[in-house]
Amino acid sequence: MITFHNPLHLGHAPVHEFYRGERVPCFEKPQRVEYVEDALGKRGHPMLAPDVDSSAVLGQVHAPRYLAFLQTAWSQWLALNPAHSELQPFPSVWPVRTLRNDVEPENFVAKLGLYSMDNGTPMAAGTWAAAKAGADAAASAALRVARGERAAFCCTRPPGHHAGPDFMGGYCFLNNAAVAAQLMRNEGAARVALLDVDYHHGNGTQSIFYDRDDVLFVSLHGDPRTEYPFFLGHADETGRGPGAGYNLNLPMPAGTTVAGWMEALEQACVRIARYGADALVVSLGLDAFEGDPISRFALASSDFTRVGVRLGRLGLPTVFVLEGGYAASELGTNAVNVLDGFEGA
Ligand code: OKP
Ligand code: ZN
Repeated sequence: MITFHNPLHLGHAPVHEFYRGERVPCFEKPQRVEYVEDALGKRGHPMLAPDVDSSAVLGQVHAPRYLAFLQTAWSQWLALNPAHSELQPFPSVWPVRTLRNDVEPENFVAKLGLYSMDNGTPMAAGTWAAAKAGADAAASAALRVARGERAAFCCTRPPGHHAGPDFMGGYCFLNNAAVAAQLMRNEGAARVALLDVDYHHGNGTQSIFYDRDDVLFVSLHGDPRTEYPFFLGHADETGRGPGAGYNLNLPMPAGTTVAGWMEALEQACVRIARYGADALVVSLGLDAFEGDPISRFALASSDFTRVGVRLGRLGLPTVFVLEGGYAASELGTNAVNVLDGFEGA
């Protein structure tokens, strides 16, 4: 399968995040994609550099003021104090219920709160460049598929599915899967299905397409009553306005094993087939893996091959976009098992 890598991901290497009041090493680390790149190479999948500028498509899925903020965030952080180059910015105040979000504050940390859903999305000097190159990689994979390739894989970090129209969160800045889906719409696909198999609900992707019937969003994930992102991803979220009926959430309790998970995948595939999609985007998080350090499903490495086989049987032009998965040393095997299962279907 054709794959695209992100040549700038190393510039996004924050050191720590917060966990239970302590600073801990970031789970979303550069080694993740290095393991995937290794596995792709060993199994003979060609790896290309991005060749599409995603700027125009980014403007279709994210708000202009959010993109403008993200692009200049690090220089705003340094403008406060040059010594900040060694420190990581975190938000400390958010415009929740009753507070206004229409007036962008001048204070940098306040802006960071306006454009964040959590304090779990650390930034570094090269974050914008890395996120933008990742969106370019997703756009590159999608363009190949729109032009007739059966499938392509975007091997990138940081992930994207928690990033909404105008906010970052959950290690995500730009919604790579949304870029892929929107680009295929622009290229003439009338209906695109977007299936998210990451352990965490893809709240950003859901929100971007919630009012639309031209992109069907389907997600398998840990029940938000107990799992991140907590505030979206329930089964009763089915879409709004023209998008009513075009959002399907399949939350499952923590501890769900492969049998239950594959049943949900079957439901998802039946819905996608009934939709009559012209193309499929898969938000490929591998954190449903039994060895994942921050997730609680129990898929084994060999189960990911079955996942790929089932997706391949949908018979759709498909773009895979890497999302989460934090058991870094097994991430390559798990990701490439999906791709090889797909190709062997
Ligand atoms: C991103 B993706 C654990 C903190 C958890 C949120 C998880 C983000 C998951 N110490 N932070 O969907 O894999
Ligand atoms: Zn995840």
